[in-house]
Amino acid sequence: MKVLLVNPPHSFSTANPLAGAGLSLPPLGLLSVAAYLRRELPGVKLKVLDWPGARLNPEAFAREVSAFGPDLAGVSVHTGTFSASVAAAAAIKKISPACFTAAGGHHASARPAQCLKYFDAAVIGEGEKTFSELARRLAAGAPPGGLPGLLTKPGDPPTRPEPLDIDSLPFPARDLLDLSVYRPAIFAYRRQPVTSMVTSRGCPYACGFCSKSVFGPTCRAQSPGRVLAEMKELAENYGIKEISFQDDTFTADRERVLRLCALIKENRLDLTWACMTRVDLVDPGLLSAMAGAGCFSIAFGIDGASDGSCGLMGKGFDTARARAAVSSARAAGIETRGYYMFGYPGETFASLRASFEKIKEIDTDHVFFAFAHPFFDTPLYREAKEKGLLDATDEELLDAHDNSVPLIKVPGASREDLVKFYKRAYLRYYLRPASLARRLASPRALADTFRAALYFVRWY
Ligand code: B12
Ligand code: SF4
Repeated sequence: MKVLLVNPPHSFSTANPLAGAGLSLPPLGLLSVAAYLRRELPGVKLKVLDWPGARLNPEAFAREVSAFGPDLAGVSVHTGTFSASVAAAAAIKKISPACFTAAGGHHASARPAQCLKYFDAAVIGEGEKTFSELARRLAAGAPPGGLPGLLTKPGDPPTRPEPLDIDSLPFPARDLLDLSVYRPAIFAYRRQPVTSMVTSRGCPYACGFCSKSVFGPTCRAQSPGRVLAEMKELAENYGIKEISFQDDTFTADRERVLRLCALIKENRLDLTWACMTRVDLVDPGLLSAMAGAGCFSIAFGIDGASDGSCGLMGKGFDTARARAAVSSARAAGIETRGYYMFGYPGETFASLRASFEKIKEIDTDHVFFAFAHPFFDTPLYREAKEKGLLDATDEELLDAHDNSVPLIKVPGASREDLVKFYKRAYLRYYLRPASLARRLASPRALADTFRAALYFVRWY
């Protein structure tokens, strides 16, 4: 049996110039599905096509599919790149009409019935076990329906698979892709070769905009020993020097991170690393242990640029907490990246402009701005819809993946006002004397800034 796994195209070309430019990471979810399948069904012939990483175009994709001739194809479906996933599935069916197609990932979990218009099945939640069982059944000529987590008919009630023991999962099948083509965003990495890891699934917090259909409302984390083993494998087998942890809240379990830091030091791993977390999940002791174990950068999902906005979004912390976390990280020698969201229901143009002052006070080394994105499975979507604030149809939301495009109306501002505000926000932030001084202080920061400025000028 031949199984093809596809990550469809997406483009950051018009999106955030400073955080997005050059960003491309391996599709670890798809590679985890591949690794599990390879372990469970060793006889299967497996191919992974990561459209962005391999820089495929429709013709090259068609050539790859026709040369491989898949019996089963799984395609990741994210909301903002829905049409690209549908087009990939249609191309596969055109070339191999007998191929069984399955959608997986965030949109497949949030809107499985919609995916069934274009795919033979939708996989809900974690895909490893369900997809392997599907492949097993198809290989045996058995009907695919009835598996937990698999929907084959729109009328059937969606079911979820049991949560997996993520410590016992095989490492993602990185050998199936060329890892050298991937990079985190400018400012988010220092050394190369660099790659990404994810060591936990789910998040217990309840920010109103967060799309959580795959992993649900609890956090399961891999043990420090399992994380260390994967880091070692990356260093030894792939020559990796740096890791970008993509966990939603890497420091959700303080003791786990402290133990991991101790293990990294004990094992003398020559690896630097960056991670993402919340401002209320760090403290000076933890930050100092992280810095001592190679952590050089943390991205904080601050999101609300004012206390009012933090409240509207359900962040559960205020800007004073953000300021404290950033200054503790700086004291520990760790760079900070601040993620902020504009245009949440309840914000006005005046409050947005005022909140920009708070962003400057919080003073992260780098910033990443995005207009609030109403994913269908979120309280944000429901609230914006109920209040008549959506500035895009549901069809338009399916392909919205540009963070610089407002999707929610903001009282007191036209679309043009908002876009102008967004673009100027970057200039106003980075042209501050404090920010310029930090860039000038280090040749690396200066070089990164120069690269980012080139992207920015093209985009602006
Ligand atoms: C790293 C990351 C990226 C990287 C790498 C993307 C990638 N393909 O993995 C980059 C920066 C490139 C990226 C880009 C985008 N991302 Co992103 N990304 C993430 C992040 C932080 C981690 C992803 C990850 O590795 N998770 C761990 C793995 C194990 O989980 P997973 O990928 O979900 O895969 C599991 C299941 O979903 C499922 N599965 C996934 N694919 C498939 C396919 C098949 C066939 C099957 C059976 C199962 C299956 O099985 C996997 C294993 O259990 C998540 C947040 C999160 N916590 O997941 C956001 C997230 C997935 N991204 C998101 C978005 C919106 C995007 C973009 C559209 C952004 C943009 N503006 O362009 C693009 C789309 C890119 C694309 N088509 O891949 C949203 C998706 C929301 C939604 N409803 O669609 C998320 C959830 C963030 C959020 N909460 O808003 N992203
Ligand atoms: S935004 Fe971050 S902290 Fe909030 S619920 Fe989502 S993953 Fe958790």
